[in-house]
Amino acid sequence: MSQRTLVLIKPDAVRRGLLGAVLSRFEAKGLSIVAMEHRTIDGEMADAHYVEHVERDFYPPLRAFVTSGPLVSLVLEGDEAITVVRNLTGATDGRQAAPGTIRGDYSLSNRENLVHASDSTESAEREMKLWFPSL
Ligand code: 3AN
Repeated sequence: MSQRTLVLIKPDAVRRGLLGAVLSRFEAKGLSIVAMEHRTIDGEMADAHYVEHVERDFYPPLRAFVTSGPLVSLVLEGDEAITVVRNLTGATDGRQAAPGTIRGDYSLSNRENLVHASDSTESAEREMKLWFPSL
């Protein structure tokens, strides 16, 4: 079943020059890029995106991080895209993520973990509306 999912290539990836490396994983897998934007978000947008986490202890530094520089937001499409992209992304903590995943290969952190990917059809719908309201 073809699905769409929302992905963020976070400021650490852009800063480290890993944008191309991360994008190429998704392209090589066969996913289509439906929308893509390079932008720096403010705290309000961060709060809207991470609405489930705003009360958590780890949120203030996460908010500072995700607003710290440009990121790339994109919508990817393909068969079972939500699960496929989560599997390519790997576990939240880059130190635990399996080798071969994006986080497993490039991240040593549970905050600066390079990518965000929608975790369900409901969050994909919500996040796509937030990031690409005209889509
Ligand atoms: P995922 O991005 O793997 O779905 P979530 O939704 O549990 O992970 O967490 C959202 C984001 O919050 C993560 N991508 C990570 O940047 C940050 N995060 C999650 N847990 C922690 C933590 N214990 N300490 C610092 N940052 C965290």
